[in-house]
Amino acid sequence: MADRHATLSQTFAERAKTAAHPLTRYLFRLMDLKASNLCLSADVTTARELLALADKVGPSIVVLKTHYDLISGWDYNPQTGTGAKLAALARKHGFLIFEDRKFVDIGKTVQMQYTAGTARIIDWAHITNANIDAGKDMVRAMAEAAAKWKERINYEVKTCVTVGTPVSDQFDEADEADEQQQQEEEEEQAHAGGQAQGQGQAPASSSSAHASAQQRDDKREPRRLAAQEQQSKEGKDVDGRKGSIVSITTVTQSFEPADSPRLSKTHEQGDDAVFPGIEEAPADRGLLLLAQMSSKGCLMTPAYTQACVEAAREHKSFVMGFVAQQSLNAAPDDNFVHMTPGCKLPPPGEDENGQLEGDGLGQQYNTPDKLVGVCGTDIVIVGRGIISAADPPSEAERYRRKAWKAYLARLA
Ligand code: BMP
Repeated sequence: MADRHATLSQTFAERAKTAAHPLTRYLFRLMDLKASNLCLSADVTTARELLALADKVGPSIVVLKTHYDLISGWDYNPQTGTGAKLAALARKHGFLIFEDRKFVDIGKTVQMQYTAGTARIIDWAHITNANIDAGKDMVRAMAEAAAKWKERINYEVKTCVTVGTPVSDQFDEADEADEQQQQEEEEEQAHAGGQAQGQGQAPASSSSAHASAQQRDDKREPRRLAAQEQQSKEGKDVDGRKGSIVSITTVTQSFEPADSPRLSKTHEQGDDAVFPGIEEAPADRGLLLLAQMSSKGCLMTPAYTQACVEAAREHKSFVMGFVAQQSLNAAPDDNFVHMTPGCKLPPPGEDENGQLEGDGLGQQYNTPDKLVGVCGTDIVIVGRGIISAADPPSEAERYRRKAWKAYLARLA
């Protein structure tokens, strides 16, 4: 850091009063309320793990960062899918969702990628980010798309989704019943196949095998119907395939005429759990510019980083700040938020000033102390440091405490 910018000595509560973007103002207030400047990078591989992790670690964080495209089983349903469930958890625990999509393309393409397609990122992610190698117009294109989206949602369907994580024995019972049924069917098939083979027939193609399969199917019909009823209670589809039970969801919707200036709420009781002490996040969407990266040999030059700063100043109502390795606030009225990945703590009890190992694939790490205290970032982004720990919620708390302490020390 060359000069010490005023924002480095201001509290997040103070910065909340002057930040240009409504979501940044909200985020600073949330940070102050939760005493947290921690973002969890939820780089797990299934939707079930993602939702369970968000629910458990939610109390310690102010931002949950996703890479939706590395999640298997992502449910794209805009009302009841994974994005909607994450949004409900974000309301309940008080955090913002940041999809680390790193958009980079011509303006028209990024508009479509951001607002449409399978993932409809804009619907569930408060924040996303962009690499502006393609030029600054891309930022304008995304800002315009976000403004149109906001206009539209004021008059669209209001959907409320509640999420509850099922107790573990619900999984066990369902799994056991499923396994038992599968085993019975396999035994039956093996038996039938064995008989057919014993008679010198090709089990799958002969007509008598077909007939006996038909008889078996007829015999199974009543059992299938009973099973279907049971399965629908257990959340399985009509073919008996069981999806992963990630949560129990209740959805209510209210429709309002498109020309109505008002949007009524029909939340069911307990349906709209909002983190106490602060209102729901504003409906605005925000962008972070990927100005610097944590990886070894990163090709982003100082000129590129400076272009990011200029683009941010030109689009203050959409750009919240940066993903960077240091504070980039330089002009007197800059008050951008900075989020920094490549953050790790040594195991408890080990020297925090020692050299931190990278991941062997180019990732480089620094401690919260260095990133917040010395480099001037606001929020540290931690992935494997928390996810790979034996107890992620308590490790997240350890990171939260360290990063917050570094912020308080920076103010002094
Ligand atoms: P981890 O803490 O496990 O190294 O994860 C870091 C996360 O931050 C990853 O999701 C990665 O994609 C992201 N990231 C990064 O590591 N460095 C950057 O410069 C920008 C990133 O988005």
